[in-house]
Amino acid sequence: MSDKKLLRVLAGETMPHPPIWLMRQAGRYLPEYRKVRAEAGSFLDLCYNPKLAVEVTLQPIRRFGFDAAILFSDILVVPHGLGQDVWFVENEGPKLAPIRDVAGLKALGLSGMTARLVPVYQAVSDLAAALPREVTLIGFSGAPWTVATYMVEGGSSRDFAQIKGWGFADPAGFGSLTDLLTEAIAQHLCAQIEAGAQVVQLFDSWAGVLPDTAFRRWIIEPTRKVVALVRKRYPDIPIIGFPRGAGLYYPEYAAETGVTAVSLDTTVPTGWAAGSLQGMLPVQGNLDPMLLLQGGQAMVDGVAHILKDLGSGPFVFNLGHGIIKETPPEHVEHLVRMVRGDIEE
Ligand code: 1CP
Repeated sequence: MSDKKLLRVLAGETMPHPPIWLMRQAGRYLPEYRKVRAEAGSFLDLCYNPKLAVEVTLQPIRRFGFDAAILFSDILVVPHGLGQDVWFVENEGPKLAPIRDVAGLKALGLSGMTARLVPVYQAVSDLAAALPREVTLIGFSGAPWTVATYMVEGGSSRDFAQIKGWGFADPAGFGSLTDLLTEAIAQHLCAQIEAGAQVVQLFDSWAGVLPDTAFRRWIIEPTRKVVALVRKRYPDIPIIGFPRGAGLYYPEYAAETGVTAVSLDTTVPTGWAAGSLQGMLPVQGNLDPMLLLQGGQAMVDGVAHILKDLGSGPFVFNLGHGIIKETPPEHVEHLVRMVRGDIEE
């Protein structure tokens, strides 16, 4: 039997105290991260420096003893690897030279991608060698829709006007971007698994902005294809899907994409998830990151509520979205001790 709690839960086991890791557990809320980040130069320089990427991945493991380490990287290394210009502006976020029609796709090429991303896979293999044996190594990618939003909008977006405009007016043309990304993302995940990732997570952070039929076409279908392509090479690899904001589509996503487990966003009622999802597959989630920022009784009550609803089935404790950069590290420590049952509240 595996020493790794996360792998056991993803295989369907229920633990008296669930494994815990947090989305964006490496990052700006940690002073030791800010120090490395300042030395690295740009954010992408940090992503492509295996030594530093390994260091910041390990920082939260050393500090809090999480059950899993998630590779320090970003979902935008895939478009960058495909040949799109990607850069990060301090305090603004990612910027990309947008691609808005089929002609724009000519600038992209799949053939050189994994070669360009070798430093990422080097970090994965160094991490696999460095981690304590009870800690699971998670690799990841953005899902096709979410990666496409950044590629088409040219960065973060509020209304997704450009991508919806393209997708609704020219579904076949937009479909060729989705097909390219499906293949690229499957290759990126396989390269991480090959290098030593033991679980992979697909981040579909903007799954919640699409109407009915478009959700099936641009979220469920491409995710199902990515999962199938990865499983062709690695039939047993656990895959966690995070279709943030999927709401009423969570059961359909869970049943049809082939993912091993689903990560619940902050808004999913845990009592409902226990009845409608956890019988089908393990679930992960979903403390509001604002409750972790707040700490104190509000956090304690939020954690207790989640553990009561989801703790009697296969469950991985996590946040409902990434950790907020103002979060005091002491709150994270308190959270880990609570979930481990080291303190009674
Ligand atoms: O300078 C900095 O330190 C920038 C902050 C930062 C960090 C710490 C960015 C920029 N990316 C990351 C790391 C990162 N991103 C990880 C590392 C592993 C971890 O500890 O979890 C992961 C898994 C991601 C994934 C990611 N990047 C997502 C999906 C998850 C989510 O939060 O929704 C998305 C959407 C991105 C894009 C991105 N990267 C960074 C920013 C500011 C953004 C844009 C977010 C937005 O549009 O709101």
